[in-house]
Amino acid sequence: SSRASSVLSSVDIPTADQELSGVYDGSWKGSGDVLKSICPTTGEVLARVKSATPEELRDALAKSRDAYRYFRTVPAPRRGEILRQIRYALSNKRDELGALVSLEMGKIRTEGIGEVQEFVDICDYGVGLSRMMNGRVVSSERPGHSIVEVPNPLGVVAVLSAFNFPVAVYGWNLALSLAAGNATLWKPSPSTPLCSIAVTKIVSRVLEENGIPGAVASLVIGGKDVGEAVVEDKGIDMVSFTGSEAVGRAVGKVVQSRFGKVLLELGGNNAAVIMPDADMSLAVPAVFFGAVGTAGQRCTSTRRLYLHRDIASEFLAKLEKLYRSVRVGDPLAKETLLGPLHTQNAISIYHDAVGYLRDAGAEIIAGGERYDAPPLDQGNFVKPTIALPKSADPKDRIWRTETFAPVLCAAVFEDVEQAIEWNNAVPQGLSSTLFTRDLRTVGKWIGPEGSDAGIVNVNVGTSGAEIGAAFGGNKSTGWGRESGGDAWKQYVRWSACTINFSDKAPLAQGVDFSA
Ligand code: UN1
Repeated sequence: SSRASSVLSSVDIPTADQELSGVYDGSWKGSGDVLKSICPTTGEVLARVKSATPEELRDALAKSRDAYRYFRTVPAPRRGEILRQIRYALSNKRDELGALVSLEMGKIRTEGIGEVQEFVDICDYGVGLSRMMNGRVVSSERPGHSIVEVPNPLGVVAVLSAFNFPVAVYGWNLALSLAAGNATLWKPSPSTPLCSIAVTKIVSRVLEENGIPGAVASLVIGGKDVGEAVVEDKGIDMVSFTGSEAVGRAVGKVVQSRFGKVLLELGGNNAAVIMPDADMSLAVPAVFFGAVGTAGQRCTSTRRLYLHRDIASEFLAKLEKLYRSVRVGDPLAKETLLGPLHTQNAISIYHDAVGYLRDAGAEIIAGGERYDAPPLDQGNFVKPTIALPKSADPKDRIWRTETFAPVLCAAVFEDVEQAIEWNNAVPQGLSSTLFTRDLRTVGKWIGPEGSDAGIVNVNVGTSGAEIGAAFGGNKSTGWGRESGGDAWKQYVRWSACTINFSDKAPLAQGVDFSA
């Protein structure tokens, strides 16, 4: 369609009916199985992409290793300078890449652009970091000795990313990894190959212009077999994986058993807690964006809503009104707030969850079905759903499971202790938020008896984190931390170096071993 081809040509993706190369390791190739990129809005095939064969993957791994051996000798501030150029190349194409995200993944325009902005932001962060990846000097107990903790480049970092953030999550990893002096090898979701090709074209051009081997940022598009081979490879020093709990468990085991490093960003099951003194003009829109934004397909999407008894019906009435008037349609259209689900499979996940809720006697306050009139029936459009399950028992499947679709379950609580208990009772621990004006409740929420999630917000929705803080979740979310904060420390290998610059050789702890 002309809608698709104008987006694709703006990011340098050929629109003629040809197969695209899905592998880059200094040059473009790919002669494996052909993957289709399917538009979630129209159902049309956007492009066909040739994935990596086992030999091409082996080659890319070897090239990435060589690239690392070169790149680790480049001074960190020089690596930062390359990152700065990548930052500008990306921001020059920010709106076009954002539109590609909307076209291929299905999120709305401002969110697609926002995702590229997140990549730009983390590049800025990485540029600064390239002059600040400091070790420290430790006082030695021995005279004439000093101890330094030294961060050195780690090696090759594999980034396995998910369909829901087909650009930003790679950016989080690339920026830190590149600043740290590593090579990365990106295995994106097989259903968003065009986003990864467009980004890699931009990144690789900068590398090549600077005389840096392109395999510093390799790309291998492929399915499960390619992912497994990457994860198993002993030449990959760290695997940074974003995806489901089930796959994450397998990835964690494989990498652990070969003593590689692993960074896991798995499922979220994020709750918003609304206290009776909450400012409704903040809380209602925050829950609306958290639950309906990105059609409920962020790891940080709001899936559970805990309402204090005194404000529950008022809150639900306001929220329902927003749900019923949500502007649904083509995510590329300016006014749209709700786009399609990314895949048809997500529609069955949505139907399963709604069916289970209905069977269990839940009240469906809004949604609960597909949009089945044209043109929406061409795409994966479902109505955002609010359900009031009969039971608030956190052991029930519906409260414990991450449903990657816009299904929000609500329950009514009596006091904040009960709400915190429910918040913490699920296996996942990614994001959470509390709406209140009471400082005492805030103190409890962020303290030892409070939320056990990796992201603990106050008067801010569960989703939409900035890059400056470390991003990630606890418990079955995998304990991984990416992006800001201390996350960079995982992308280096640390050495404690004790240096004796005296003429004596005393032993630590005063041990005497003189012959
Ligand atoms: C994810 O859903 O995989 O906080 C990441 C947010 C975004 C990132 C989400 N900055 O919602």
